[in-house]
Amino acid sequence: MNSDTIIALSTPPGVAALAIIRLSGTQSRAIIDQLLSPVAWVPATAVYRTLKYRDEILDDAVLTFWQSPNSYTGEDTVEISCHGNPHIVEKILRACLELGARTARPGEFTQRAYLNNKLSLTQAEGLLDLLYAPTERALASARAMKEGKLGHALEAVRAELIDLLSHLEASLDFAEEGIEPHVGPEFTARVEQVRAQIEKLLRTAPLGRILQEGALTIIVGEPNVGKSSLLNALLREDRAIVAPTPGTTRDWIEAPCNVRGLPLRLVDTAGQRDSTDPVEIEGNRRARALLPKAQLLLHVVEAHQLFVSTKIELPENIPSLLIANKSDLGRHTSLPVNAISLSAKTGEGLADLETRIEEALLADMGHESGTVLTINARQNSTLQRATQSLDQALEALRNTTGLEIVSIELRDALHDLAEVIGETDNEDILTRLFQNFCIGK
Ligand SMILES: Nc1nc2c(ncn2[C@@H]2O[C@H](COP(=O)(O)OP(=O)(O)OP(=O)(O)O)[C@@H](O)[C@H]2O)c(=O)[nH]1
Ligand SMILES: [Mg+2]
Repeated sequence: MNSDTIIALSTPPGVAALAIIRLSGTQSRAIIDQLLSPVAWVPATAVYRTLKYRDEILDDAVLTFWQSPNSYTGEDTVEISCHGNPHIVEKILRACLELGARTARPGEFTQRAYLNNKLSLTQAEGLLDLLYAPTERALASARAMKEGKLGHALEAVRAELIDLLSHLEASLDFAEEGIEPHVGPEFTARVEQVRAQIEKLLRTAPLGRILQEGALTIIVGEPNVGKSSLLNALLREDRAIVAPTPGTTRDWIEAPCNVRGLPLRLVDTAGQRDSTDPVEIEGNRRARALLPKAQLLLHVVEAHQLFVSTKIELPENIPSLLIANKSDLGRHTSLPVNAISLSAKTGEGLADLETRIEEALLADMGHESGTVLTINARQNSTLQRATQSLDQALEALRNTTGLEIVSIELRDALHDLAEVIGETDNEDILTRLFQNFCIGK
C-alpha cells in the first residue's frame, strides 16, 4: 500500500531563508540520485550538492538521508534543505514528481509513521496539538501526550481488564462443568478501581478543551467603568478604543489572550444600560446573548463608586469575578470584600487578577494540581463509553444478574480502550485525525 514515494514542502510556503522538502518511500533515494552527482549515502549525514534536472541548475542544497526504519516515517527518507524561494521549491518538487514521486496528502508522513509503528495514535494526536499549542501550558500537555503518557496509563488499565476477564472466563468455564460460577467482592473492587482510573483521565477533558480552544472569558459591566481598558491591560496591547464618553464600545471584540499559560478568548462588550439609541440597544442585546456561552465572566464596577449589586443580571451557573476598577481613585466601603481591586490605568492589581482568573477556571474544571496530561474530545467520548460499560458490569455484579453480562460489558470496555490507544480498524478516526495536519507533516 505504501510502495509509492511521497513528497512535500515541510516548511511554510513563501520566501524564507531556507525551505525543507521531504521525500519518503522506497524510491526516495533513487529519485534524488538523478538530480545530483553520485553520492555515497551515509544515513543521518548531510551532504552539500548542486541539484540539476535536465541540464538546468535547480539550487545548491543540503541533503540528508534517513534509512528505514530509522526515520520519522519508518521508510527511506531524504530531506532537502534548499533556499526558501518558492520558484526553487516548485522546480525541485516538479522534478521529483516527474521522476516518480507523488504529492503527499496532509499528515501523510505522520500517517505512515503511525502505520509503521513509529508512533501510536495518541502520540500522533499529541504531535498535532504540539504544532498548534497556543500557550506554554498547552505545549506541556501536548508534549505529555506525544511522549505517550496517555498510552502508558491506558495500557496499565487494559492489562488489568484483561486479567479480570480471564478470571471471569475461567469461572464461567467451571459453570459448564456444573460448578456455580463465582467471583468475590475483591473482583468487584478491582473493576471499581479500573473505573476510577479512567474517571481520573476523564476529569482532565475540560482543561484539555480549554487548552485547545481557549476559555471564553467575557468582560461585562456598565458603560465607562473601564472594560475596554481592562481588555487592553490583560492583552498588554492597545486593542480596543478607550474614551471618557460612556457607550464607546458598541460591537463586542474578541482577542486571544494568555493568562498564566491558559489560553483565553477574551471578549470586551458594550456597556449595559437603558438606551434609546438603536445601535446601543443592539450592542447591549448582542453582549447579553453572548453571556450564557461564557466559561468565566469578569464583572467590572468602579472602585470609588457606591456598589449596587443588582444593576446587571449575570447567568448564575457561570463563575464570575467582581472587579473594582479605577482603584487609583479610591475604594468605596460599600464594595464586597471579594471584589478584586484593580487599576487598568496604572496596572496595580493586574497580577492578582490573573491569579484569580487562573484559579477560577481551574477550580471550575475540577482540575487537580500537578496534572499536565489532558485528554481531547475523541479520547473523552470513547473513554466515557468505556465507563458506561464498566457501570453496567458493576450493576450486573451487584445484582448477580449473570456473569455473562459482566463479561460482555468488560469486553466492550476493552474494545473502547483499544480504540483510544489506536488499535483500531476504524478508518474514519484515522482519516479525520491525519486530515488535520498540514501538508508536509
Ligand atoms: N482613573 C482611572 N481611569 C480609568 C481606569 N480605567 C479606565 N479609565 C478611564 O475610564 C474611561 C472609560 O474607559 P473605557 O475602558 O473606555 O470604559 P468602558 O467600560 O469600555 O466604556 P464603554 O465602552 O463606554 O462601556 C476612560 O476615560 C479611561 O481612561 C482606571 O483604572 N483608573
Ligand atoms: Mg468599552
